[in-house]
Amino acid sequence: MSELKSKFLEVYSVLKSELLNDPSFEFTDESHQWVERMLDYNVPGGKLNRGLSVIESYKLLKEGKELSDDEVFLACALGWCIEWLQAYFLVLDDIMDSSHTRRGRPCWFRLPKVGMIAVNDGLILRNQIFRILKKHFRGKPYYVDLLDLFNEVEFQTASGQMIDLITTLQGEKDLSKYSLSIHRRIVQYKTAYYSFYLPVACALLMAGENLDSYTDVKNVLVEMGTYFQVQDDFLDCFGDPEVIGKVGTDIEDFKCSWLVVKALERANGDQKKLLYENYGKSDQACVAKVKELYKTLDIQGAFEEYETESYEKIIKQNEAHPSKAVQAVLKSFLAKIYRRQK
Ligand code: DMA
Ligand code: MG
Ligand code: MG
Ligand code: MG
Repeated sequence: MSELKSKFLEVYSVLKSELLNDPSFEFTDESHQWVERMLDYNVPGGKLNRGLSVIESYKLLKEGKELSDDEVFLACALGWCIEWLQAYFLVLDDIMDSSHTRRGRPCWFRLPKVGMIAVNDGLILRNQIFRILKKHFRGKPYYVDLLDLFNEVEFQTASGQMIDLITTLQGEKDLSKYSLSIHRRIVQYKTAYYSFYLPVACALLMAGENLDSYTDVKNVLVEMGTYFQVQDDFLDCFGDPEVIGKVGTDIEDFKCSWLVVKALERANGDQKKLLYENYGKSDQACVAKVKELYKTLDIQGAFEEYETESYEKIIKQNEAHPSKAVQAVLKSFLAKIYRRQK
């Protein structure tokens, strides 16, 4: 494990123990155990890309200057706030998407003792972000900006989730309304802001920058986040569940996935009919027919084309940026996700 990652995980233990000793709540043994188990199950088990990016970005912005222990701790704490936000969204996302697995284990709400208590656990996770921020950042000049940032990004993500969900409304299943522009809107809001813009914005605030002067950086990050979610859509169908840690449900859920939008673009009349008849059904025979059609239409090839185009576009946008430090931040982000398998 890298030094950075082990430091990062150490900070998790500190934050967890602070939350479990929060003086605003009188924990009983039972509730203490519940929260600890809930956190360990949902917060630290992912790739931690988002969280680690805060500290990596901050380092790059400081251009090689040695960071104090305090700075490292604070950057890690902000990274964890993003991982907490992600945990909160995923716990609820898995309920809404009727998913079964996440990070190689049953989704939290699928555990027999948990069920719909997971909804409230999601709220607890959400609240804990602001408790962490309050404890460690209240005295900082950028505290208000930080609160505002987390609130804005949460709003964008929840709005993205809303449009993701209402396009699939039962009884109105209509593939003809699916298009690349609708897809783009959904993924920009549900994924790009919190996964890509938020970590860099946190690092910028810590470095004393004003976010209003970084709209171009935001645009590149949103582009990367869009590319990242197209990959997620691709892996939902073609990824190895052993590697991605989850079994896809996009076809069953009638999701406005990049794959179905591309398939609609490429399909002839008969193939469209097949899609209309089989997309959005939980019957595995229907799912298999859709996957078969994706193969016939070479959606995999379309995806590879998109991947190359998108990569080049992002590189170009990136090179246009005046600051070398900012370029380095964006580059390291892109390197992490380009052609990812998980
Ligand atoms: C996830 O979209 C978005 C958020 C905000 C959690 P998704 O349902 O495609 O994610 P996953 O494939 O991980 O369930
Ligand atoms: Mg999901
Ligand atoms: Mg979802
Ligand atoms: Mg997905």
